[in-house]
Amino acid sequence: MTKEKVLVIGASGQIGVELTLALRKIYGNSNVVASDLREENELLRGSGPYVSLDVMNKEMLHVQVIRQNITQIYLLAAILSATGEKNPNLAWHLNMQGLLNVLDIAREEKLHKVYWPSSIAVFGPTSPKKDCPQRTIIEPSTVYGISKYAGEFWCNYFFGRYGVDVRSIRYPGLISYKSAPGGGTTDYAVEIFHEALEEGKYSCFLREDTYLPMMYMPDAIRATIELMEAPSDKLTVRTSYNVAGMSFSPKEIAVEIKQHIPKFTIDYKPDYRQQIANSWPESIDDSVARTDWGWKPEYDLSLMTKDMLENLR
Ligand code: NAD
Ligand code: AKB
Repeated sequence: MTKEKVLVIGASGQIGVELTLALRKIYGNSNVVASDLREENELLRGSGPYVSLDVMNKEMLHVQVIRQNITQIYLLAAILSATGEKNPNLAWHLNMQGLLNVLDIAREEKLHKVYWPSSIAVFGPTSPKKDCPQRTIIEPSTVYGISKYAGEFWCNYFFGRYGVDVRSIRYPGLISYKSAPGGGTTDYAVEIFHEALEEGKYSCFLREDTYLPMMYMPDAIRATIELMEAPSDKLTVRTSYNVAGMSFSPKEIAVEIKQHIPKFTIDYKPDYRQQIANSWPESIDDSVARTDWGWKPEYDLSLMTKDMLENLR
């Protein structure tokens, strides 16, 4: 069996830190190279190799892939929905060109596998609101969603035309305590825990009744690894798989937090992110992922809330 050598791009971000640590457990610390534009996250320090890398610099990326004998790339560098609406050109440029650079190098160097996440942000106002299916009307209204949907078809194209084994998941909003979220619309569901513990109150930028698909980070990491380990011939989706964890509103998560912190209060001051949230589905149908590679979430709202508070404390 060929030894795998993994490069994680965007390793200092919300997902990158935890995914890098999980991959190091599987492949061995020295076989997972973390990389990012910003400095190495403190949780990664001392756990394995780190290189400073800009995914937009294709030549430097190519040099690293050859020099380090990389066989798999996990590409996590991106601009998320809220930041993307503030700088649409930058979001489009990074989210598209970064992916194309990785796919081109994967084809040229015959990498074994590539992972690139999409998002529930591909869905738009015309998609079904409840139990949004794998295949449905998809008309995204944010630049982030447009870039993710286009990216899904680039992945499908590189798989079909060049045989690049690129795999993808449409993550819901991810909730975690290890590293901070990076400019998304679902970030409130992380901020609320920090503010509840530090201030006893939270001012939410979404309305109380805004339901969105969410997932706890341990489920997201496990989904990623299970998809990447699934036999190629089981995968019927080469754009990106729907996966679901839970769905809740700001009011519901506040009620759940109150069970642990009775004095906790919340108020609502919706801003520009409300419009983004309104364009997304409330919940996701992930039956295709369940059938193809056995996906099943473990965490619901109450289990996640308990675990988040225990760990943040
Ligand atoms: P993040 O913003 O926390 O992390 C992204 C990382 O990429 C950052 O550390 C950043 O410094 C790095 N980066 C930015 N530009 C770079 C460049 N040019 N070269 C190298 N590194 C660069 O994002 P995240 O939440 O960890 O998301 C990772 C991926 O998962 C993204 O593709 C995102 O769209 C997707 N996703 C995330 C969520 C979520 O809720 N976190 C949900 C759906 C999809
Ligand atoms: C965001 O809110 O932009 C992300 C996502 C759902 O892709 N968390």
